[in-house]
Amino acid sequence: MPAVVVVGAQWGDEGKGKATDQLGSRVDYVVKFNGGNNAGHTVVVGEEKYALHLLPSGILTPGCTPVIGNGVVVDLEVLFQEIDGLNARGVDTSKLLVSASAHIIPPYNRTLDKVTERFLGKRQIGTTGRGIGPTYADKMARVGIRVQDLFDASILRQKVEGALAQKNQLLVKVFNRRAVDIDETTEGLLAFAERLRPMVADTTLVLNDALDAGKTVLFEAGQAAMLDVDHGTYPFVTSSSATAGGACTGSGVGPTRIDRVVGVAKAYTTRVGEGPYPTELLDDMGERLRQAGGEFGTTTGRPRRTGWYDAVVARYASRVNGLTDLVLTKLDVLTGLGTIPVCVAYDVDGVRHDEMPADQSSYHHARPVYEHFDGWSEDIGGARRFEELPVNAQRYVLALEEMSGSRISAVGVGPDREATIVRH
Ligand code: 2SA
Ligand code: GDP
Ligand code: MG
Repeated sequence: MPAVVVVGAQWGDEGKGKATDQLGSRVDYVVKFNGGNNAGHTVVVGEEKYALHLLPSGILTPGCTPVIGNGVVVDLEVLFQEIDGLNARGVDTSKLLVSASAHIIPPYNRTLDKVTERFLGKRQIGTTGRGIGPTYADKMARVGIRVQDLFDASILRQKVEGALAQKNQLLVKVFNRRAVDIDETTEGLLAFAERLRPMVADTTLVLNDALDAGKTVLFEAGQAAMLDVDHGTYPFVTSSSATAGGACTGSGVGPTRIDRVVGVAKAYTTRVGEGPYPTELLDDMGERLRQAGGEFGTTTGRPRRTGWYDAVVARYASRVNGLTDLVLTKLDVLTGLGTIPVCVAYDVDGVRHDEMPADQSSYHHARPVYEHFDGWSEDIGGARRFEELPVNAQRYVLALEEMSGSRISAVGVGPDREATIVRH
């Protein structure tokens, strides 16, 4: 498996971090290709629990080279905080590489993210407030600041000045805030330059050379298909390409080199932030899933919205990512339920839709059409072979496989690294 992409097949937090970490021992490079410290991956290794935001999960695997690709937006303060935190716990981060072309999240974009959300009021997106949206907006508007700019003080100052020309107008005139100081901002960014320098590399060259040499490279997505800026529930999305195509643009590795695309989906669904969510449970059952699954944001601590498995979303994610496999996680969270509903289609204003409606207005009206499955009560945390699962749990997994458009190659039965049934 020389080049494998791991993506979220729902609204994020499916357990991509654990899935990546698990493959880690067989992987030479782990590449984060989109997003920034809005992501939150929780990985449990023995007694230790790690919450990663900006760093790829491969950082926990000795021998693996973690790479922050050009498609990522980097908050330098967070980068070094996270590195220091891991070093203090004995994790070696010395192999980390950062693309010279990755964009930097300047402090003013964190401010803009938060004030914009407040300004939107009822129309807010529910962002993580980390400056992600404004930084990708700058990238596309060609006023972004890249890692390579840190190594030329006069270029950096020009770029900060260029970016602030419009933003200061906005901050002062629309948001009633103080203007951001150009020199102070430039100095603040330059302060990170020397510590960053040894990590900076032409990562497209490094990764393509690695593939030429027969190494295994794993591309790890932040967020998920339904939060992808093109394919998600726009505008209630993140600002990056979280689907498999993003692995190519966000790393400089061409699509002909990708061998496998693994989607990760929970045995139910969750969503953080605003936006349509047809199978959402607003009742006690939703709370039960939230508590049983520990569904609170890894980055912001926000309670995640919860709901039943949505096979329409899974089929859509299979399609837009070209999934070769699905990893089903958190099956253990459903233990003890009498029956388990699964959304097999939507009813949109009286019309059945077996596939995702092509327009967002319809999606906001979509009501789930459920099929019901019998539950199981046995503890499944210790199962390591598919046959060890109760027969109703097996049936549930096989039914999801049938509906979701991809084979289910592994099933998660607990947060621990080992708590996984590998089928293929
Ligand atoms: P942003 O900050 O601009 O990317 O927010 C835009 C939308 O994307 C959602 N989003 C996420 N959804 C789920 N998990 C994410 N990561 C954290 C986690 C979230 C947390 O792993 O738990 O801790 O709150 C993530 N990152 C972005 C976000 O909720 C908005 O809907
Ligand atoms: P990511 O953003 O996709 O990496 O996912 P998060 O780390 O934000 O959220 C997934 C959560 O589920 C983490 O707390 C994991 O430790 C946990 N987890 C992953 N797989 C399983 C599983 O199979 N069962 C249970 N109970 N928890 C799991
Ligand atoms: Mg997460």
